[in-house]
Amino acid sequence: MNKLITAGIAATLFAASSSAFAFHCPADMKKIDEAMSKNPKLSAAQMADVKKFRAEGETLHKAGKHQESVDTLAKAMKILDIK
Ligand SMILES: [Cu+2]
Repeated sequence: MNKLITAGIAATLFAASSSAFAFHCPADMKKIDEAMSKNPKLSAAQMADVKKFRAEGETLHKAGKHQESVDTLAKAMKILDIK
């Protein structure tokens, strides 16, 4: 009985954390889009990298790979100096 409850709690926590990531990606994409709309002072190469990571992050998010998406979007945010 206790094992069942523990498994239930673990499954709930896992669902909660993965849905937190599901929300995290669009929030990061929004931050990136906002920063890009303000004409950031980046080199052409940095711009290309940001656009690449932004697109990759969206693809990963849609594929359900939220952790990878967050990691990829973080690279774009680092270039844009978003905290
Ligand atoms: Cu996601």
